[in-house]
Amino acid sequence: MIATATAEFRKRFNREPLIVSSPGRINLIGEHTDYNEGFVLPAAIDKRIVYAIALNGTDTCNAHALFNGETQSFSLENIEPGGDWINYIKGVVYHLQQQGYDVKGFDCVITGDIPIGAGMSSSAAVEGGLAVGLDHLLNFNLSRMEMARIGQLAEHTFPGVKCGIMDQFANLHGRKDSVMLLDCRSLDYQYFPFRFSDEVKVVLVNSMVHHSLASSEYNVRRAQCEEGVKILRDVYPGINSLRDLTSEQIIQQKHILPAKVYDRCLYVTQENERVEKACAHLQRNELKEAGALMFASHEGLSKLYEVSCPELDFLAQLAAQRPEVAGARMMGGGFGGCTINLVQTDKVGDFCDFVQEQFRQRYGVSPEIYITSIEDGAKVQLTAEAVA
Ligand code: GAF
Repeated sequence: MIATATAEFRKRFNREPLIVSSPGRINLIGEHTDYNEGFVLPAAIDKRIVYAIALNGTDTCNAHALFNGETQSFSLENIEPGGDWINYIKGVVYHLQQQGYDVKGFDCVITGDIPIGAGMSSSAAVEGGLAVGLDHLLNFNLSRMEMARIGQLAEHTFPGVKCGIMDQFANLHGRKDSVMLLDCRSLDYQYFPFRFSDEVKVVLVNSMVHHSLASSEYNVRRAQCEEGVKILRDVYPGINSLRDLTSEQIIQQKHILPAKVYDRCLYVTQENERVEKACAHLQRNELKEAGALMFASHEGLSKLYEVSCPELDFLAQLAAQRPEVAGARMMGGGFGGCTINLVQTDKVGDFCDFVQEQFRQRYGVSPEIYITSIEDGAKVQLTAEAVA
């Protein structure tokens, strides 16, 4: 990908680019907890977006995407939301400007192998990669967390998804062979070596359902959680978010919550509790126990939070039948995308054959399967001098 992006950049713009590599992410457990100030356990992976980028001495930003062959441009003056993939780029530039950073015009070529709409957060990779590239080219000296915040703001105001911080955080803080426990309230985080890399592979199975409902329904879920907090404040005046409550407290207040709001609040509080337990199990090398919590997480996402779909439920059920799978669940925002499966390394082939066959029989399509590894976060891969 680096060679292709470099060659295309030279052909189009006739000079040497900086190369930035920006990964997708997985999340072991802690779904839809980030915007409730809870806990998540993500990691960056070996699927990524690659930028070839250089300043161009003008007030215009030109971007060429190799995945669809489109070129789009916009002026640095008066950036407005609009467009599909370019919207994420515009959003990052806009929010850098809003925070006082003097962004200059640039040319870039983007390529990558993160499947779009598969729940691996290609959008955070586009945002984070650009932030890293511009930070390097223009010496902004942004911290990684500042870059993550800019990506999140871009997401809120350009495509309009009121996401939490998990995806941008994971993209920018990833560390090879480690998962990260992030407290989405304090933004404190801690790396846990993923000690099971020899024992199990992280296998993502794509339901081949493009999560088109994701942004509208995502915002509805967020609003339902906020509604729950508002109602629950009558009983627990000091609370700021669902993070401040236990699942037991939600159960006790069932009678004051609308049915759907109750389900959402119950799921989020239970999921926060699961993350905490899963970390304890992982630290004690208890993979099976941590895996059981992943299956429980899927159940909650499907029944209480209602962000799954029949294809994802089917994939989770298939995984649950297999002794070589320690844990599995849908991953990311939902309504399509992938399941994440922790599969015994020497049985990965059997698992893939089984899932592909069963899924094809049921839905008439072969699911794509990605056997991933945990890698570093977004970084400058090669400077223009090194490229030359
Ligand atoms: C999407 C969002 F972008 C994240 O912030 C997170 O809420 C996730 O869905 C669900 O856990 O990826």
